Amino acid sequence: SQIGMARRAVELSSYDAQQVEYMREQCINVDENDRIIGGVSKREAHSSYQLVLHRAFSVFSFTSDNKLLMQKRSAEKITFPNLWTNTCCSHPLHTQQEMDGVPGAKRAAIRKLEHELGITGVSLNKFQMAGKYIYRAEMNNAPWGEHELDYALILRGIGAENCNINENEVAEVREVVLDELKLWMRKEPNSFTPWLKLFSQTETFEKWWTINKNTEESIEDTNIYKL
Ligand code: DMA
Ligand code: MN
Repeated sequence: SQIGMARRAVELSSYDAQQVEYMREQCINVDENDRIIGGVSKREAHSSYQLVLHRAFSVFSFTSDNKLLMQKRSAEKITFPNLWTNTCCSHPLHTQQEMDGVPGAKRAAIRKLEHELGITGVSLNKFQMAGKYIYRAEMNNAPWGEHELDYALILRGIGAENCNINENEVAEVREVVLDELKLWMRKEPNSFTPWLKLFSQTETFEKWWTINKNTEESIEDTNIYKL
């Protein structure tokens, strides 16, 4: 972290001990062009006093019959608990392996797919990089938020049958077709994470459900967008 920079962090004493431990992870602080500035703790980066822009990833896994594998975040999660969201989200860490651009984010995704959902056997070339998305969101009822440069990673052919969930992370999984998700989001808008809502409003979101299933032939998008 930078010399002379004093960051404030939210008190952690009332939260789940395992999730408190993860607040020590070093995220990657970047600028708006995705250039690395340095490391920042997960705790400081997400404290609403100063939300620090950091690299993240969001996996969207579609089954062979075009359903999105979704997860409900556990009650133990410190940020955005009990909300439904896309397959798996987290942060590449400030380590040599995971700081390495798109491959680094894919390595982090492999690590967290296994940790949160028990999904194994995914290799780097199974993911399609579908853009980098900058967004900011704050919780309404707690002093935490997100300010991320989020790598969207699409996976195909992995669904609920491949999951063995870690209950400290995930309460439930579910597969939905696009129309089902749209209806559900309209009926219960407060049941979803802010980033999933923002992604669902983009033009590209609907295309992700139907694009070329042969991911080896699809082009990787590394452009930066504002959500
Ligand atoms: C953070 O996800 C990343 C995004 C895109 C919101 P998270 O809060 O689930 O991270 P972690 O699983 O590491 O707590
Ligand atoms: Mn984050």
